[in-house]
Amino acid sequence: MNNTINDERAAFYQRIDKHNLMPLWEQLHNLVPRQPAGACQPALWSYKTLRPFLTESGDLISAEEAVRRVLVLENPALRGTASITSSLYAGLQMILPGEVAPSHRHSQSALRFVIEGRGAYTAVDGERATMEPGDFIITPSWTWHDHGNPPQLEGGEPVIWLDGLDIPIVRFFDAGFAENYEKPVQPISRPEGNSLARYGMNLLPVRHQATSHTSPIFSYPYARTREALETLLRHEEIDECDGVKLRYVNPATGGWPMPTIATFMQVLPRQFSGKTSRSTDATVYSVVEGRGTVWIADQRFDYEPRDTFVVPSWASLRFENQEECVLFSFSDRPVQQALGILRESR
Ligand code: 1HN
Repeated sequence: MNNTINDERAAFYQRIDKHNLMPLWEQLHNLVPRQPAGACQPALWSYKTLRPFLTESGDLISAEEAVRRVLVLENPALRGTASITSSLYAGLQMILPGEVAPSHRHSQSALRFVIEGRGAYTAVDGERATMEPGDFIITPSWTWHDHGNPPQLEGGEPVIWLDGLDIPIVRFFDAGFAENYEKPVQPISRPEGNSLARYGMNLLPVRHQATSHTSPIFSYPYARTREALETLLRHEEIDECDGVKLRYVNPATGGWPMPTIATFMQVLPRQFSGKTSRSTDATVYSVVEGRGTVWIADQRFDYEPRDTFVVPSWASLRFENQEECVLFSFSDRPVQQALGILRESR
C-alpha cells in the first residue's frame, strides 16, 4: 500500500515537473526552516597568508587594467558567488604609488576600511578623503568614485583596504546599473575636509534638509573613533558580550551611514572573557588592534591585526582575549531592521 502511493506520487511529480511545477509539501520544511539554515560558514582569512598574494597581483596587473585590483574573500560555502555572506561581498584592494583606479558609479553601495599604508585617497562626488589605517569611508549608491595613490618624494607605499559591498543584495533584486566616468579621475569641487566640517562636528548647515538615504560624511577617521572608544573603556561602560561597541551613524538623521550596510567599531578590554550572543545579521569583522580568540558556532579562530573573519547568521559568537582588541565590523542589519526580521539573543 505504502509503496503504491509512493510510486504514484513519484510518477505524479515527474509528470508535473515537465510543466515547471513542484509539490510544496516535499519542500515546506526547507523553505521555512525552524531557524536560519543558510550555507554561509564561519571562516577567517589570515592577513599574513594573503598579503603575499596581493603583492603578486601587483606584479601581474596594474590598477588601471584591473579597474579594481581586488582579491575577493569568498565564503568557503559560497564559492563562485563573490559573496562572504549570503547578502554581502568583501574583498581586499591594493593600489600602488602612482596608480589610479578609474572613476565609475554603480547602484551597489560600498564601504572601504583601510588596512595598511598611507598616502592614497578615495574621491567621492567631487571630494577627496585621504586614507589612513582604520579609517572608514563610504561610497554610496550611484556616487562617482575613484581611488589614487599619488607618487611621493620618498617613493610612497602600497595602500590596502577592505571593500564591503551589497552586491548580493542588489543582484537579488536585479536592480544593478553601472557606468564609467568620461575621464579616469573625476574633477574636485570641494577641498578635503569640507563634508567633515559641514556635517561631522555635531553641527549641520543651517538650512540642511536630510533627504538622502546616505550619510553626507564620506570619511570617518580612525583617530576620532579610537578616542571615543578609549574614553568609554576608561569609564568601564563594558558590555558582557561586545565590550564597548559603537555604531557608525549618519549625523543628519541618526540612521545608518548607508541604507544596506551597518558598520561598527568595538574595543574588547584586556583579560576579556565575553558572553555568548547571536543575531540574524551575518557579520564581517576586520581586526584593527590586538590578538585574541573568537568562538563562532563550535569553531575556534585565533586572530591578529588585519585578519578578516565572518560570523554567519544566528551562529553563536563569543570573544576571549588577553590583550586589548579593536574590531571593525559590517553587516546587512539596516535591511533586516527595515523588513522587521532582525532577531538577536544574548
Ligand atoms: C568597486 O566599484 C570597487 O570602487 C571595489 O573600489 C570593489 C567590487 C565589485 C563591483 C564594484 C571600488 C568592487 C566594485
